[in-house]
Amino acid sequence: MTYPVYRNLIDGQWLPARSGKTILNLNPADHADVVGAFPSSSAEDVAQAVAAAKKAYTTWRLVPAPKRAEILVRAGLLLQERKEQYARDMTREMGKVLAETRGDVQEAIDEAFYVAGEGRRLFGVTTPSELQNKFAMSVRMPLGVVGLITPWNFPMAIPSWKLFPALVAGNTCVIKPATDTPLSTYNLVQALVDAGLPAGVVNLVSGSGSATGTPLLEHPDVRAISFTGSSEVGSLVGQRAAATFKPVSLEMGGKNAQIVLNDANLDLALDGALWGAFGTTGQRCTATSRILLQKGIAEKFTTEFVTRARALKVGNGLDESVEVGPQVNAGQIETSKKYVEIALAEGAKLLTGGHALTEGAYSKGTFFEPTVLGGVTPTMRIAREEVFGPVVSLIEFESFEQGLEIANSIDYGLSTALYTKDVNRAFAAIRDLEAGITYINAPTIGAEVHLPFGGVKQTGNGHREGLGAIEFFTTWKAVYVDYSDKLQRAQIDNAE
Ligand code: UN1
Repeated sequence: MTYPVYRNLIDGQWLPARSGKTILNLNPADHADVVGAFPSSSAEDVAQAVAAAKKAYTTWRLVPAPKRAEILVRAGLLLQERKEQYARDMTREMGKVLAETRGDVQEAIDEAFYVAGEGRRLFGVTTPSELQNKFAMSVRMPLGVVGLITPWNFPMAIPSWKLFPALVAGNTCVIKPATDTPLSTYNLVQALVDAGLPAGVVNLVSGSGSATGTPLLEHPDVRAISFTGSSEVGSLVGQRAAATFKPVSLEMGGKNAQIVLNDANLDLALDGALWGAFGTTGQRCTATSRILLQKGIAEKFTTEFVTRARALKVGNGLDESVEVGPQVNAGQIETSKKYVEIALAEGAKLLTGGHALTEGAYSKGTFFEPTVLGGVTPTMRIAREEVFGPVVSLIEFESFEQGLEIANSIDYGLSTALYTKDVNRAFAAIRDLEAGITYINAPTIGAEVHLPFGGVKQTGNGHREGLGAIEFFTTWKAVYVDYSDKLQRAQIDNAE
């Protein structure tokens, strides 16, 4: 079997892991299809990458931000040219269907152009001084070397959410992509290199979380960490990084609810629920995993939803007629199976799906049936814990207030959706839903790059990507310029 062997990028050089070890990247729709071998990096590779980033920082921070931004514009244009190839690479390594991997590359293009504009903003704040002939302002400064740890479900978009704002703000980066999906991050970094990014400004080290991610978290020269992944791992990341007082941005799980009221446009709500629950095979942080149905429409919605879920075509995402691709790996299949078992043991009803697909062509990969569970109550584990697969729960409720209460009754708070024609209720829900994102008459997935992305409760630790990213990747410096030519004491030191 022949397959390409990929390398890390350290200080502008493409290098294997020092140990020579590699990890094979397999197509989850067909394990016989080896996408490539990627470095299995360890602490010594990370140390070399951090040293390169530290050296590059001395010059990159002095490149004017509008110039840094021009590189992002060129990278965005290259991504546009290469969109189809990069989408195909992504479907092969991650599984989601081509229409969605094209969307993932598009999200990186959008991010490049959005963030490039920041090169001519990076606004600070000016404010009057309490003294005469003294000027006061606050400016944004880069942090230094930042460490970025990214997930497999959006393997180009999410790295772009972190790399591009970090770069435009003047930081240098070491990025560790998810073990399952290093190629898409490699492609993104290749576009940056081809766009003219100087050596050492971005360094890519592939490998596992424990061998590659942990040394990055702990490295004393890394000034901040941005992580997207599970709440379980995020909690460890936060604790490790705290030992060296690094600011950490954690973007984690969800248990996102779509609420459908009796007055909703039912067809629209069905379309939204189907896309929200089974798009990306349910493997989005923003995926709809609870559908809350008001009693008046519950039966009709359920019948129609189950029919539509059953009709979805599951298969290899490279086939344009396929609607639902594989799950990314066997571990995720086990999680889906486990949660179906837990749900049934707790009294939920299996309305469709519930099993791994293992016959015929499905035996080559890791596929799971689109699964709908009925009769779910808000206290069941299936109603509270993240599955990250094509498994959705239907929960019924009586009043609007009760719907909101159920939506809020979990530990997560990423995305929420409400389907209704009642504008008063829509605005009340916008106010009362405990989540970082609320959609009205649109599914829980589909966030745009220039709005804040992130959540409350155990979904995150207060930071935001998109609109909030520059805030995370910069630090404030207060600047006072005294042009009085005499010692002027601040008011506190000058009490009458
Ligand atoms: C994620 O689920 O990890 O809002 C990110 C969306 C996409 C991003 C999802 N734009 O569905």
